[in-house]
Amino acid sequence: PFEAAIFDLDGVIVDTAKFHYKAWKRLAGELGFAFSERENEQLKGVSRMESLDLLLQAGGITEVTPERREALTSRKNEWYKEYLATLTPADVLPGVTNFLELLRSCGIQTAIASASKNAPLILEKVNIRPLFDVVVDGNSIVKAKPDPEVFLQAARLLGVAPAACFVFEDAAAGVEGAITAGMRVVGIGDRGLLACAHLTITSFEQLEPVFLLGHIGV
Ligand code: B16
Ligand code: MG
Repeated sequence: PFEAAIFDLDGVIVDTAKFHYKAWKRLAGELGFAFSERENEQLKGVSRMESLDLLLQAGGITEVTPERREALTSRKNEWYKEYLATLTPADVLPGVTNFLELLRSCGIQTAIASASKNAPLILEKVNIRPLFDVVVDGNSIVKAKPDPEVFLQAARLLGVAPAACFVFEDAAAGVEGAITAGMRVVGIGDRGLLACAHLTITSFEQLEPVFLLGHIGV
C-alpha cells in the first residue's frame, strides 16, 4: 500500500517552469543565440549550474571560466526571482490543492522533492507549505536529479519505505530519479517526453482524484 506522495515543485505544484524558461531564454538572447522550448525540456529538473552548461552547449559556447559561470547563473537567478515576485496563491496549478487535501484526509503523508534552491520562497509566496509534511530542496541535497537522492531523502524524513511512495514529476530527469529510487511515478505533462513514468496525466484536474488514487493502488 502507498503511504506517501512526493511532489516535484516547479511544473507540478506551481507553473514556475515557464519562468525558468523565460529567464534562460533571456540569457541566451544576451549571449547571442536563440533557445527553443524543445531545447529547454532537458533543463527541467536539473540543477542551476548543470542547466547553464546545457544552455551554453546549445549555443555552442565553450571554455567558460568558473567565475563567468557563477556570474551567468546569478544573472539568470535574479531575473527568475523578479518573475517569482509576481506569484500569488492563485498560481497553484489546477486541482493541486484539492488533491493534497484529499491525500492528507486519507492519512497519506506528503512531501516536496525539488532541485530548486528557491523552493522555500515559492512555497511561501503561494502559501502551500502547510499541506506538506516534509520539504527537501536544492538547499539540502548534493546530487541533482536524475540522481535519486532528493526522493530518498524525502522518504527517509517521512519514515516511509521507497516502495510505499509515489512521485509526481514533470521532468524526464525527475521521472528517472524516482524510478531509480524504487518509487512509482506519475508523469505530469507530455507522455512522449515522460515515457518511463508508470502513468501520465496532463493535469490534476484531468482525473477525478478518487480514480487516480484507485489507479495507483492506494
Ligand atoms: P533553482 P524542480 C528544478 O525544480 C527546476 O525544474 C529546474 O529547471 C531548475 O534548474 C532547478 O529546480 C534548480 O532551480 O535555480 O531555483 O535553484 O522541478 O525539481 O522543483
Ligand atoms: Mg519540475
